[in-house]
Amino acid sequence: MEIRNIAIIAHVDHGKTTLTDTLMRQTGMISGNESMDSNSIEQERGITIYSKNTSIFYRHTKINIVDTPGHADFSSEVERVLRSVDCVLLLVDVQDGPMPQTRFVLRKSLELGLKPIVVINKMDKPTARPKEVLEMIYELFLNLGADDEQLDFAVVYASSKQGIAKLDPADDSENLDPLLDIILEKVKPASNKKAAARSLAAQPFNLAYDNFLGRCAICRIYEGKIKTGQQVFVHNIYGESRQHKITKLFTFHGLEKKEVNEAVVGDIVMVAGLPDIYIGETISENADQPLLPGIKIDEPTISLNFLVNNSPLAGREGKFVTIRQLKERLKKELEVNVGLRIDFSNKAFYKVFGRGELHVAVLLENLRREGYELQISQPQVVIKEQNGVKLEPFEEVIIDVPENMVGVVIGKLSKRQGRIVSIKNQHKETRNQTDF
Ligand SMILES: Nc1nc2c(ncn2[C@@H]2O[C@H](COP(=O)(O)OP(=O)(O)OP(=O)(O)O)[C@@H](O)[C@H]2O)c(=O)[nH]1
Ligand SMILES: [Mg+2]
Repeated sequence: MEIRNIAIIAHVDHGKTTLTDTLMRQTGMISGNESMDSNSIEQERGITIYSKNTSIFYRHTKINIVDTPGHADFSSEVERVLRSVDCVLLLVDVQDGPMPQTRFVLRKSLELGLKPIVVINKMDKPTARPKEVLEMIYELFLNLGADDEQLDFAVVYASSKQGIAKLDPADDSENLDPLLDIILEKVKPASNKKAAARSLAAQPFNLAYDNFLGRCAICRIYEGKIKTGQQVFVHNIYGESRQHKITKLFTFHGLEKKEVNEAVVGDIVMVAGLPDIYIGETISENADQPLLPGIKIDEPTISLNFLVNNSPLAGREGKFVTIRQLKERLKKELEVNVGLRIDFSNKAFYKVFGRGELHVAVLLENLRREGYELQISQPQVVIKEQNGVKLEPFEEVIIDVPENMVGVVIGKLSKRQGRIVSIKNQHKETRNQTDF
């Protein structure tokens, strides 16, 4: 069976998960209201936090899909996924147009040489402005230095909520088949005879933890095949290698994972039996396998200290309260939380580095729910020095407000060292879009 590997990328809330869910529903992989946003914090907050895999079957082809988070704090989840797919669906809200995170994920995709398929989404909105939004997308591609081939992107108009896709807004369509057909046409098959004949080469782009299986790696198979019980070499980015045995192997099937004995080139699998596996390493059958290109992960932007709760109210809320228990838990978190770094060198507190406030807030909320009690310090921005110059992380903000509020917004942001990049009048001059 042929395989296609794609990721869905966009700014937060532009409809990635809704599209993935509807694709699964229309291809019969799920029947009820199940969703890719399966984690309880994801459901409560209505956002995707972890990138997740699924696969659907359409016209005798398996399509592996990675649904990615749109929030900037989880962008390290997106970056490593992009290396393992052959195409991205770039979703853009037909009212909002491209937003800061659209720019970020598109830039990363173009840099990797991917040729996106643009999906102008939420066409059911009464405020839809597909022509303008398409122009803005084209401009963004040009701004980001897309090459001629990338500029010649396919465009699909969709409503992921209604489950409809069209190649032209005037077309008749009742389902997402036009989008699926474009995927089969434009995305190159994930395997070929040459790669299938070679010996195994696979690379993990995501990690998972299972209480019974331990640390698992989600990998793309680039060459050959992988089998349960197989002895493999794992090579790190420095070329050092160690030997392990594959104990279990799973492929993705809708929201489920299906245990298999063998998986072939092009597929995306979850592998158990490699206890110290890390993102970007190369898994192979041969000791002298050339390394697959590494996967870069963005650096943390904020840091804060985690310490034992020594306030007068200590010990009332949690059952795990000691620094030793906290250390054990944080070490476990480091196994799967790739954007996170922790400095354990101080005995009184641990310095935790994250990709943003929400990234750390989600970790803290998970700890609280598991019964951990701790104190934290004020977050601080991480400043790094490069060639003698101090560099500080910054965020892009787009604020859409009625015209009479613009002055107040500019005032508040200027106080916080915001710099205006552009101000645009939108919606017949009644609203103002201010980019900082
Ligand atoms: N009107 C309309 N609303 C939509 C459509 N698709 C998604 N939505 C709504 O947009 C909101 C966000 O949808 P999600 O699918 O969670 O967006 P997402 O891109 O996965 O968001 P993150 O993963 O947090 O970045 C939800 O309230 C959806 O119901 C659409 O086609 N039309
Ligand atoms: Mg989502």
